[in-house]
Amino acid sequence: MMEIFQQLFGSAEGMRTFRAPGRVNLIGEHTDYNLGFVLPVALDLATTVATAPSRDRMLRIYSQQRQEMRQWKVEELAELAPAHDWSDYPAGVARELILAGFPIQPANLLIASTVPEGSGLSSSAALEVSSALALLHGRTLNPLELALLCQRAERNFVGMPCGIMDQYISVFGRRNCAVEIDCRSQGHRLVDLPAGITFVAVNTMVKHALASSAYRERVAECAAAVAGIGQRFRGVESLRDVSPEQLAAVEPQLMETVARRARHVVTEDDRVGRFVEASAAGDLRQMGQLMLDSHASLRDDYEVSCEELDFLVQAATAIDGVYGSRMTGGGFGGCTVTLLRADSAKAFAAKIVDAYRDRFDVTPAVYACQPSDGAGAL
Ligand code: GAF
Repeated sequence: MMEIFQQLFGSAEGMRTFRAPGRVNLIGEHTDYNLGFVLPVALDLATTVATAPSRDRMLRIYSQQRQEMRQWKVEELAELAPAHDWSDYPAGVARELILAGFPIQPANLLIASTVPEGSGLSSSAALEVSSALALLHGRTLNPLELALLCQRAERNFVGMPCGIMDQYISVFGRRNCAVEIDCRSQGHRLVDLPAGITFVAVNTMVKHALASSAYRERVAECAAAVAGIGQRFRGVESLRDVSPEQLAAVEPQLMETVARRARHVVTEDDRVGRFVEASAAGDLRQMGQLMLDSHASLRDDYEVSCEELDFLVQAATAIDGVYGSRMTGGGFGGCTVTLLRADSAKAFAAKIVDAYRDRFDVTPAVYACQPSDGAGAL
């Protein structure tokens, strides 16, 4: 990176490099903005940002993937309008840093990433968190504040009403562990995974245009469910507060679609807890079944799956050594995550690639999901 940095900006003097990982979510999908539970792991796929002070008043950011440069006077950053491209992530972070009392110093940034974009492995959060660390310019922010600031950048500047999962795991990821996040208290606990198993992500290579509008729709439908259920039961402020019994009691009064959305969230929260228990007991069959149940719920009740994801889940279950599989991330394309015996991983990859190619004439990318550490300086 130093060589490229030097070529681009003339000098790499004082260069520092930061890394923030993507993630795969094992279970707990579309529960974070409902203040429930999620269980992601940070990946060794990551975004790296190299930075050094610049001699003028400019902030320059170069994306190696896009081969594009953006630049602004540092004084302009507070008033910036979104450009509706990749640069909104670092620019949104810069704006939030200024609002939090961290003026942006003139600097050059070089961004490189191994997190595939639009794959449901959280390339956006990896870009936000690594940019924030670079733009802090040696100043420090506590880890939770860092995650929350990056979430605000995505919500306020990029305009995506996301939950906290992706930024949180990018900051708090831990090698060899999954992280169970309580999205209300914003605390977490590390979850050891059973020996002899592994997780593999398979990329459909599709991202349907629907993804961001449908995400907004789901957020609104969950709010409608809370409003409806809250009329009957006191103290319901989010779907996190709703028990399966309460939901069953009010279901007839809710719009049918809204009731199904709520049912997904309420049952998915419960599955996260049961998955963590099954993991502690080494009950691989139960872990796999919960992943399959999660997928069915996302497909039928939450309606965020698609033909390609459903195919991959179905095909995975027929392969030797597989315990369970589900879509991961926002949905409408991106990846599945599959739980399987570690010694079956190689054969699994070959078989799932063949099956997907036969069906869609597209070669899916396969990623080993080795739980890795969260963001930091390199
Ligand atoms: C996207 C969002 F950014 C997350 O906050 C989360 O809601 C996820 O979709 C679905 O679980 O990655």
